[in-house]
Amino acid sequence: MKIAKSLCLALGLTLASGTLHAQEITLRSADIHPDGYPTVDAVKYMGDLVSERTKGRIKISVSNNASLGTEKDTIEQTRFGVIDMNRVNAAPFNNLVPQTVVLGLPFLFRDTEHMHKVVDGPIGDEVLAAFEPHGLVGLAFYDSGARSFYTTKKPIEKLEDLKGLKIRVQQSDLWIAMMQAFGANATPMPFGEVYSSLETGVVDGAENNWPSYESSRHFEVAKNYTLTDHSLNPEILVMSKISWDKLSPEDQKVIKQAAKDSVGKMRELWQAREKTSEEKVRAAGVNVIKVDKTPFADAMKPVYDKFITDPQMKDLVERIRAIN
Ligand code: GTR
Repeated sequence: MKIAKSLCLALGLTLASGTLHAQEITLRSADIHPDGYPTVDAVKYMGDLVSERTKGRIKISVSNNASLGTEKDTIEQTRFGVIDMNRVNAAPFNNLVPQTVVLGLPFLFRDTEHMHKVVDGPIGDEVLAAFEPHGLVGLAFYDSGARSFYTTKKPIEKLEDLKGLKIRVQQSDLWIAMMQAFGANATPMPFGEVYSSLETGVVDGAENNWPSYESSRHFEVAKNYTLTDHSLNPEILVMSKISWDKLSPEDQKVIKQAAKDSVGKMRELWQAREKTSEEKVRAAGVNVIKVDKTPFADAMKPVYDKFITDPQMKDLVERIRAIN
C-alpha cells in the first residue's frame, strides 16, 4: 500500500513537472535590501526580461527587506527549494562553496575594472559552476563596490586603531580571519542586527560599501567612515537547483540569459547609487577619513596563508592577479 502510494506520488510529480512548461511559474527571489536598492531593482529588471521573453509565462517576484530571513537562512531555504532564487553577497557562501572565498580576499582586486574582468571571464564561470554540487545554480555576479570600515567612537586613522575593536562581520570564516589579521575582534552577525548592535555598543564598528552604509542608516550611529576599500567582494545571484530542474531546458536558457543581461543594468544602477549614497552621508556630517592603505594590505598575509593553501586555490589567486 505504502509503495503504491509513493508510486502514485512520484507519478503525480512527474506528470506535474511534465506539464510545467505550459503553466505559469512565479519564481520567488530573496534579498535583504529594501525596494530601490540596486540589487533588488536589478533582479526586478531581470524579471521583466524573463516575463517579456516567455510572454508572461514566467515571472520573478522579489521578496525584499529580509522578509524571507537572514542571508544565511535564505541560502539554506534556497538549497531546499523553498525559495527559488537568492541575491546574496559572496561572503555567506564562503563556508559552503570554497571557491567563493577568492572573491572576498582583501586587496586582491586592484579596482572595479579588474573585478569585472575576472567575474566576466572564465574564472567567473568557474566560480558559478562550483555552486552546483551544493544544490544551487550560479547565475550572475553583481557589483558591490568597495567595503570600508565605520566606527561609532574612535575613528580609524591607521591600522593600529583597529586593535581590540569589536567589528561586526558577515557570517564567514574568511571574514573572521580578516578582522583578526587587522587586529580587531570579529563579531559575526546578520546584517539586520547591525544597527542596534552599533547603537547599544555590542560592536564598535562594522564595514560596508557606501550604499549599504547609507540605506541601513548605520551612518547615523557610526559616524566615522575610513576609506580602507579592503574588499571588492561581489554579490551573487543564485537559483535553487530543485527549482532549476523543474524548468525545461529552453526556460533554463531564458533564465540564464536574462540574469546575464541584468548585469549591465546592475552596474549602471550601482554607479549612480554609490554617488548618491556618498553624497547623502557626507551631507549628514559623516567624518570621512582617508588612510594609507599599504599597512592594511600588508597585514593580510595570514589570511592568504590560512585560506589559499591547496593548489587549486593558489592557481585561482595567481590567475586573478595575472589579469590586467
Ligand atoms: C551588503 C550586501 C549584503 C550583505 C551586507 C552585509 O553590502 O549587499 O548582501 O552581505 O552587505 O554586510 O551583511
